[in-house]
Amino acid sequence: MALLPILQYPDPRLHIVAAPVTRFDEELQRLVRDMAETMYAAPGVGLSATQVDVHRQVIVIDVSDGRDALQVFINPVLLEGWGESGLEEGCLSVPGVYDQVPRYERVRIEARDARGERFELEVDGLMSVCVQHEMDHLKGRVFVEYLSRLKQTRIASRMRKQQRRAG
Ligand code: K1U
Ligand code: ZN
Repeated sequence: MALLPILQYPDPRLHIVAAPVTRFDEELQRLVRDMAETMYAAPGVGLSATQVDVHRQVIVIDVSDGRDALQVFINPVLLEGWGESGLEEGCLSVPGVYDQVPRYERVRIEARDARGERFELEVDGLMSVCVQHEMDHLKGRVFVEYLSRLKQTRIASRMRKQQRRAG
């Protein structure tokens, strides 16, 4: 297994639109294992393939307290959404920034698992917000892009400064 580097905002590769997965092969299983290891190590509750510079529709999520309930979403599709969530979110590509953005409180999702089996799932709370956040990553959208222009400019310049300091 391997820890993968996570792209940091405002890296332009975070805006690449991910392509659907067509082969559920050993290479995909390795990507899923490496993404899970990277998410747990970060630590985070979710991770999209876009964030590790792989532009395929792959998401891993674990919002459980025990960190032992990994969920894999390949080629996810939002079927329906209800209500408004009031949860703040964070992002491993924008460390230190937490804010609330428009999200459904409850969603119904269709996706495939790592073996290619189709499933449907209805989720709410953090799981719902996390799925929507990760699906945005696959479309090349970072959550801070819902915030005001002023906030985005400040966040981008703070991130660039941190990245220069880190070399
Ligand atoms: O996609 C990402 O960048 C991961 C992100 C997912 C997310 C968190 C909260 C709301 C929506 C989406 C994170 O995991 S940020 C880190 C975080 O929230 C967390 C880390 C450890 C324990 C609990 C939460
Ligand atoms: Zn994120």
